[in-house]
Order: sequence, then C-alpha cells, then structure tokens
Amino acid sequence: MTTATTVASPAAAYPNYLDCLADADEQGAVALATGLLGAGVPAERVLLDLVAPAQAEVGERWARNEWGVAEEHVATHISERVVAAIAGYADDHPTGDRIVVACMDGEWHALPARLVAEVLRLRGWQVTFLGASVPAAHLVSYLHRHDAYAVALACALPMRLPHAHRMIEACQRLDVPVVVGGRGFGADGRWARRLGVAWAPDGPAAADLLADERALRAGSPADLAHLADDEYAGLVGRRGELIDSALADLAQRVPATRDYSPAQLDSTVSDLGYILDFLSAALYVDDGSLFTEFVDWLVAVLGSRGVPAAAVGTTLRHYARALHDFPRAAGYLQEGWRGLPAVGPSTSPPTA
Ligand code: B12
Repeated sequence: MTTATTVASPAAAYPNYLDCLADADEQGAVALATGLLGAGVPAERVLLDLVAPAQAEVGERWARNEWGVAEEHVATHISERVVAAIAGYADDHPTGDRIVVACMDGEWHALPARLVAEVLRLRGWQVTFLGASVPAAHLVSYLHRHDAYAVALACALPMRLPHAHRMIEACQRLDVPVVVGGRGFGADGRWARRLGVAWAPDGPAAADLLADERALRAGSPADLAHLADDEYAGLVGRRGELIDSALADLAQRVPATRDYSPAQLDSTVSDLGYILDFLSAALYVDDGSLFTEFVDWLVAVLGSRGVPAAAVGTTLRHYARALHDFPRAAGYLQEGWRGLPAVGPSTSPPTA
C-alpha cells in the first residue's frame, strides 16, 4: 500500500497519486487530495491538475495494454471517490442559477462531466448532475419539470456526435442555452462549431462562458448542408449488413480469425462497428480527420494487443469496396488506409 505524504502542489503529488491508483489505495489517494486542500491548494486545481491528468494516464496505460479493464475500473472508482471528497469542500449554498450537466446518449464517460460539474459548483453555480448516457427525450422531460439556466453536455467519444447533435437541438428547441465539451468535440472544439453550439475546453472556461449569456447564445447555426447527400443516413442504415460482410471477408483473408474465441470474436465485431461509427460521425461533421485520427488510435491500440495494422487495412479496403457509391465515405476510408504504417501507399488503394 502506498504511503501518502503531505505535499504542497498537485504536480508534486502526481506520482504518488498514480501509485495509489495502481495499488488500489483508496485511502491514500483521498489523503493526498485532501492534504493538498489542507495545504491551501484550491479544490479546482486538485480536480484539474491531479485527478484529470491521472485519468488521462490511466487511459494511456489501457491503450498500451499495460493495464486491463479491471485496473482502469479500480483507478476510476478511486478517482470518483476523490472527486466526491473534494466536492465536500464546495459552498453548500451556491447562489448562481441552476446548470444541468449530463452526458450524451450512449456516453458512459461520466467522470469528465463530473469534474466539470464540481468546478461549476465550486464557482458558485447550482448544479444538477444527471450522469452518464441520458437519452434526449429524458433530458427534455427533465428540463420541462425543472428550471435550468443552461445545460452542459459532455461527449468523450467523437462517434457519439450525431447523438450529441440531437440532444443539442432538443435543448435549443426549449430555448435552454447549451455549452458542450469533452474530447469528443475535438481538441479545439471544431466539431462543436460545426454543430452550432458553444464549446469550452474545461470547467473553468465553461464557468466563464456561462457567466456571459450573450456569448453563450451567440454563435453560428449548425453547418450541415453536406448531409443532403444522404451518405450518413445510408451508412447508418447499412451498419449491420456491413459488419456481417466485413467479418466474412476477414475470415476469408485472415484465416486465423476463424479460430477466434467467442471473446475475441466479440471484440472484433465491436471494432468493426466502431470503424463504421467513427466513419458515420466523420460524414456527419464532414471532416475526414475525425476518421483518420481514429484509425491511428485503433492501429496503436490493436498493435499493443498483437493485432497487425494489416488487419485494419483489410477491413478498410472491404468497407471502401462496399461503399464505392458513397464518395465521401470511400475518400475517408482511403485516407485512413493510406496512413496505415505497414500497408502504406506502396500497394494498391482500397477502391482497386
Ligand atoms: C475511465 C474511462 C472509461 C470508463 C468511464 C467511467 C466513468 N465513470 O467515467 C469506461 C470503462 C465506462 C470507459 C469505456 C470506454 N472507453 Co474510456 N476512458 C476512460 C479514461 C481512462 C478516463 C476518462 C476520464 O475520466 N478522463 C479524465 C477527463 C478529465 O479527461 P477529459 O475527457 O479530457 O475532460 C476534460 C476536458 O475534455 C473537459 N470536458 C470533459 N467533458 C466536458 C463537458 C463539458 C460540458 C465541458 C465544458 C468540458 C468538458 O474538461 C475535462 C477536465 O479538464 C479515458 C482516458 C482519457 N484520456 O480521458 C478513456 C477513453 C476516453 N476511453 C476510450 C475508449 C475507446 C472507451 C471504450 C470505447 C472502450 C471499449 N472498447 O469499450 C468505451 C466506450 C464507452 C462509451 N460508449 O462511452 C478512449 C477513447 C479513444 C477515442 N479514439 O476516442 C480513451 C481516450 C482511452 C484511450 N487512451 O484510448 N472508459
């Protein structure tokens, strides 16, 4: 078990905090965080300079296959516990208006949203935290029953952007202003701008924006004229059929997949689906970089688990052939394939 010593800055506490997460040392982690508060570090800084970067590191360790899902779950549970301990330091009687904080439908990354919720609370807003995966209809019905000055919506995965847009539109129809954030909107929030919604990089920036109603409501409308080509809707409609055919294609071209265990088959089907979901999201916001960034990430994650980039290449080629009459989708697939490390442009392109 890690011994928590009192340190005076989040940066100095960080290595010990990571050790606490790795050692499942719940008490040690809480003691480190509350020790910082006791040393005069503002609660907001503990959340953003200790808990948040530690969680990002947890993700990197998972991506590199150094940590399994169980280690990630333990670490996230401990971080949630730490956030709850820090939350106890917020003003019990905030005077600001009510902000509803929620995750997009299908979005299970509740902790990033919780960090934002606590920062807003620390800044004096009344906050109602709805947590993970809130279906649009339920958010609307909640907003009908409870007054809210604004809604803060979180999205960690770009593949949820089409759902995000539905939720944003639902709030806008009720004339409740929305601020969005999270990795899902791109590091610079570029996909939020495409969806015509205010974006903030973190809790403090969101608090500043919420304090300025004009800025919150300013902004250009969604820019989605490209959806008229129906590629997005067509791809969503063909999702099941495309996964089935990609699986059959893999079995033919990569014989080892025929001997996959049920668990390996499950995760292959998930990956085949993720490829289509990220492709659909890229079509939705008309930005191929959303898809190519995902392919780079997928290749790295699968590579650390012994799956060669060529397997991803096989599927990208299959989807590009199947979607030859979807020019935007085929273009993104081709870009993704060209960026693959081992199969690069020296062999024939996916549409050939
Ligand atoms: C914990 C975790 C989970 C947990 C979440 C539990 C929970 N209670 O939150 C569980 C197990 C559910 C999970 C599941 C998955 N996860 Co996950 N997860 C993480 C992890 C390790 C930490 C999340 C976290 O707490 N981040 C800490 C916060 C602080 O980071 P942040 O998102 O950058 O937030 C800051 C800003 O973006 C901003 N912000 C965030 N939200 C909002 C909202 C508003 C309104 C505003 C203004 C600002 C704002 O403020 C925050 C503070 O500064 C991340 C790694 C990471 N880098 O985040 C992966 C990560 C996000 N997950 C990832 C993946 C792939 C998945 C899965 C698809 C895995 C799988 N195969 O099943 C599923 C998808 C589930 C789903 N449909 O949502 C990938 C995403 C990669 C990608 N290409 O998009 C990541 C990046 C891991 C990695 N390095 O590869 N995950």
